[in-house]
Amino acid sequence: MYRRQTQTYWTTQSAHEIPLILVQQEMTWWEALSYCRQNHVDLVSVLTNETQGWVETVSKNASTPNVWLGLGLTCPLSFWFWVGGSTVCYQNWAPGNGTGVSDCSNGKRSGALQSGSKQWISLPETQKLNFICTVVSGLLLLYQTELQILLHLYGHNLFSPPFCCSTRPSCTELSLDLLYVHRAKTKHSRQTNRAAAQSLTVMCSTLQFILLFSGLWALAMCVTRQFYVVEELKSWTDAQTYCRGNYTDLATIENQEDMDTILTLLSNQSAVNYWIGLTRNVDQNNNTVFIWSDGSNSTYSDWYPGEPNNKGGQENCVNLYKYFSYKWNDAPCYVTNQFICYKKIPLILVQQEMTWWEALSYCRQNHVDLVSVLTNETQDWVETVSKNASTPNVWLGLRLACSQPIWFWVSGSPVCYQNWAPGNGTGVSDCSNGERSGALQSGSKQWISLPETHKLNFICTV
Ligand SMILES: [Ca+2]
Repeated sequence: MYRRQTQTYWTTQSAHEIPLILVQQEMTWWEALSYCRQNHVDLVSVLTNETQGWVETVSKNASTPNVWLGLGLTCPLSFWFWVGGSTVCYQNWAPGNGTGVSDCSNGKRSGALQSGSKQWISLPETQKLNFICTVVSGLLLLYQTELQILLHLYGHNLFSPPFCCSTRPSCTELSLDLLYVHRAKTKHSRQTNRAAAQSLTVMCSTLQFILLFSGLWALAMCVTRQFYVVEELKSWTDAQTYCRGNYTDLATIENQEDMDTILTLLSNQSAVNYWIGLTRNVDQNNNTVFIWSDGSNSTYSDWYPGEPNNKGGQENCVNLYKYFSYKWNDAPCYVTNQFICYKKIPLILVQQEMTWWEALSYCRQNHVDLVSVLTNETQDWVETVSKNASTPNVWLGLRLACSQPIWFWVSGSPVCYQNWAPGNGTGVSDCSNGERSGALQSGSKQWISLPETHKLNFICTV
């Protein structure tokens, strides 16, 4: 039966070696997955534009409006994945689909090819659709970077504990709920983990209390800024508007470290003057005061000798002047200068030494989460806040699922943007000596795989 279909499609396509088959039966997603694995190789994983083209070609003869693909959604984490074990990096979602916030309350969802747009859509897994299987094991070779993962996965590991809920015969959930479920082999140990997490919560609350009253909390919570030079000429007010629109505000400089960071930035620049966020004002006693655009009450200053001189009585804004070694100078606000904005980095370095699990719990209790580095910008921020770390490496929210060697972010995102140090993150790290998580390496600022029991500083999102 399927052989006939195979021949049909392989002979009607110009690219006659398409290693996919459209099965013109109507099945639920789980039935389709089982069918493909029993009769062919697997439900198709679309990892490249080329495979997407093949899928569009073979789906032309579908008898249902949409066609199942091997796209699964794990509801606890809102995490889409390919049944082949790959992360969803190449994407072709129809607008509004695949955001990971699909509602799982009305039943589990899977991914299908939409007939018209040929884009991917999220549908309840109980819909009965045609589906596309891969028919050649050699297809694995097309996905060389994914090969290790596929080899490990092959053999229906998705249906085995701990990724499967053993209480339900038709398990539909990849349980990647990290805090408790991943390590819980039994209900009993799950409860134990919960209790451990609760006691950790108490400990952290106490710690927070102590920090609050010792004044250390303020230190731990200090704002970390990322400075940006804007190479456009604007008056001070226009520069302020620009910074507030595109970043956080014009630069506030609260200490010598901020100043040194800016001097490093300016060493690669050629302009003569740069606005910062400081302006002249008068207090209630008619005394001249300088105030920061963002309301900071910092008292740090780095004026050039003889400044501020308010030359001509109209120097109400402050810039960094190249020929004053970028020390501060008051100048007329209407003059157009390049300027320095800052962005408040939504991350915090916690200078305590904790295991990866302790760090995860700490971040979730006291801030938002252990940081997920999804973009180059976040990587820059992570590098910035890690400068003051007291341990050589710093935990990130990067985790390896050992039963299925696949790295993922605790936010539920796949690891598409990557910054691994050589030899790390290949997904074949040895889990036999304990489970592993990802950290930022102090020197290279790249990511490395470490046993989760290492005690490191860590970075939370705030
Ligand atoms: Ca001046």
